[in-house]
Amino acid sequence: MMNDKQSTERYAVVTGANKGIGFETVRQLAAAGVTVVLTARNEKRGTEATSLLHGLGYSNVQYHQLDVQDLQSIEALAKFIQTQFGKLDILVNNAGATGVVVDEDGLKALNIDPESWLSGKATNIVQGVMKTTYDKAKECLDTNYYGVKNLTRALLPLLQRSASGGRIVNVSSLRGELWRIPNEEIRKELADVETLSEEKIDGFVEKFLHDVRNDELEVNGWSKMLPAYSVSKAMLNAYTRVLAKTYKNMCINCVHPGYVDTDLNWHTGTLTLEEGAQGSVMLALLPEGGLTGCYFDRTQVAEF
Ligand SMILES: NC(=O)c1ccc[n+]([C@@H]2O[C@H](COP(=O)([O-])OP(=O)(O)OC[C@H]3O[C@@H](n4cnc5c(N)ncnc54)[C@H](OP(=O)(O)O)[C@@H]3O)[C@@H](O)[C@H]2O)c1
Ligand SMILES: *[C@@H]1O[C@H](CO)[C@@H](O)[C@H](O)[C@H]1NC(C)=O
Ligand SMILES: *[C@H]1O[C@H](CO)[C@@H](O)[C@H](O)[C@H]1NC(C)=O
Repeated sequence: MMNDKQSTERYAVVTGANKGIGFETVRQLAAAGVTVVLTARNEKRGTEATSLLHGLGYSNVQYHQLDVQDLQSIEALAKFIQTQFGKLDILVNNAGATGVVVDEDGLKALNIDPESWLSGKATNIVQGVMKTTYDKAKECLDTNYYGVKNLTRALLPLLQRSASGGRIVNVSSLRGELWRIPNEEIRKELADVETLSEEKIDGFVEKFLHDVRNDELEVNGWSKMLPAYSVSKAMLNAYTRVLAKTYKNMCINCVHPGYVDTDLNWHTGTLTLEEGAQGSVMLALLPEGGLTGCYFDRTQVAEF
């Protein structure tokens, strides 16, 4: 049974929210009056982050464990939301992994400036301190692509009960923009939203992992800069479009948060967390009839 509180109250889930952009996204959504489930894969890190927000006066934040690579953990979260709230209004797929083993001291010593990171000038320079192993690539795709898919699938029935039509925000990256993929055929297929399907996208992911295993990334035209991460985000964007085609009453979008100072990029980013969360929060709070199936660079619509 829905009571009055349940029908007017808005509920959100943010993944990978114990730190970084996810943590700040929770804070901004809570400040907007949304009841937010702060999720983290690690219980200690998650409860500490939640306590921090409680201390700042955000009593409408609750912790729940979630590892997006773990189907049982996903099921437990879905059950929790089902029994506690009976619906979900907002899902922010924020958790992310880089797909590389990094020599952090070596990277620091290179002292690469932000402009070189973004323009691609740094690509060759970083090869010596960043390695794409099969295990890291698999973990990256399992987190940034399959994890998002599996979690979204589990929460969709609850999102469909949202009175305003649920909102899904996939936190993507400019690394997933199509022009950055050297292989023209892959680029074309991913750009053709009419013929794009879940099976097709999964096929590209499996082909990529096969090429990692066989050390054939460059010859097959995959990105040289952060290959697994770039592929995971390109596939996430493509899947976002497929989903938005299917669930027309919802607002399903993806966003590049900007180049933000977090652990994920070894603190090479320049924007603050507050700036980095703005895109996710704006898309989470889109009014009814808002844009769907789009890619945003921070708060502006951009090209896939
Ligand atoms: N920072 C940037 O400039 C930038 C640019 C473009 C896109 N992004 C995207 O923004 C999102 C947030 O990244 P961030 O920069 O805020 O990085 P961050 O501070 O490193 O946060 C990443 C979060 O993801 C969590 N996570 C990793 N694997 C997980 C899993 N299997 N299940 C659940 N949570 C998991 C991490 O948990 P642990 O603490 O347990 O490791 C952490 O909470 C990512 O999707 C990233 O790709 C960031
Ligand atoms: C996603 O779900 C499928 C089953 O639907 C499972 O085979 C796969 O291992 C899951 N992936 C991850 C990363 O949990
Ligand atoms: C992000 O977008 C859709 C919905 O936006 C969601 O199903 C999908 O699972 C999310 N992730 C991926 C992999 O696209």
